[in-house]
Amino acid sequence: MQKFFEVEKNTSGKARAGKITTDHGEILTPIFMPVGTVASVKTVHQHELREDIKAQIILGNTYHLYLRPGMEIMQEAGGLHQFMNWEKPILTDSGGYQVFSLSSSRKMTEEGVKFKSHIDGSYHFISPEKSMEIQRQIGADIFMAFDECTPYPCEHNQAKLSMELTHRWLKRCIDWTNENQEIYGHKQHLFPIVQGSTYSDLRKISAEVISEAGADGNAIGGLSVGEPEEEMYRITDEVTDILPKDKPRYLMGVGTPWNIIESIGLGIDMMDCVMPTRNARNAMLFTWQGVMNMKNKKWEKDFSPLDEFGTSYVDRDYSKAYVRHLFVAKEYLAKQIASIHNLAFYLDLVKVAREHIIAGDFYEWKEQIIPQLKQRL
Ligand code: PRF
Repeated sequence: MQKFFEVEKNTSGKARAGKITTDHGEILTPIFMPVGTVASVKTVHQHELREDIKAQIILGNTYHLYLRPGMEIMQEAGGLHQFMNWEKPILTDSGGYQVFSLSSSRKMTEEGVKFKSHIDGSYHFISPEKSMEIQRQIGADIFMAFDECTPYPCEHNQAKLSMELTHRWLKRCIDWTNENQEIYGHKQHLFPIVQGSTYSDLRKISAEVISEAGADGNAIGGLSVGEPEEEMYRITDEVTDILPKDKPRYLMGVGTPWNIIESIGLGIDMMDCVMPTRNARNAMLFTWQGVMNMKNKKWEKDFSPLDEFGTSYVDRDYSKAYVRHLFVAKEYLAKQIASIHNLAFYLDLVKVAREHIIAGDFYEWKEQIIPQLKQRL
């Protein structure tokens, strides 16, 4: 049988080029995963994701899909792949993180989280078992353990209690998963999540506990929540030193183009973030030359292609002046063009990173490319 993950190349340092094999196809790593929270990558068609952006895997969210459309419709549709007509791999987040960032009121106990829906104010309860059940009903190829993400900053004692709760919840997630079958006939892989805030001692314990679970892949949570970038890199570095080398490592909710490149350099294989889509809707474009604000008057009469080094058709079809006009006029098309551009750029970024890992000059390339990526155009 095909192995779930294979490291193809690890020529220098911690950066690796690999391959994940799921029942919905292969994923070449390092990979960026566009976020499709409510069964839609905002403003982008599945056709565009596949053909123009070249996404290999997308994300869905337990919290949102459970509230709407709900699991009755999800199951009747035959799962999320069928429902949204996306036949490539899908990963779902477990819900806890979204409850904390979206719900207006929530109460956490050992048992789970009671929360008020941000949609209609109704009350719901998600436990580790319930999260596993929902993710089975969604049918994601990769699904996440139910964890608690600490805010930043967080007292050491609070971070410790929270991490211990995440570890107890992980055991319940694994038990439920072992006792309950998949329902759509394809394999679903559970990834546990390392927590422990910015504390090295806690992160070490958590990385060891998570490694011992022996899952097909492992994730790092609790970062990119407001801590300085150096802290995020330091913790990522410490945790990837402990997590098994032969399993994919997923850094949750990261980040800017330079965060992505630095994280790959620290041994991360998978990343997701709303930044390319959310910032696109606010007129911020990421390119190999730097960051552009498309509302800037500077582009008013610039009829050159949107991005001469961009890989997607929008980069050639439309000029900077035209896209600026669309943003100023508040046209929907502005958001669509910008979202396709940014996602295609993020996918190109990880593809080029992969090529440099394979060529053996990733770290030299990284030093040269990061200052460019950070420039303000
Ligand atoms: N846990 C889960 N999802 C997440 C995070 C986490 O810690 C983060 C942290 N940046 C993003 N998404 N379950």
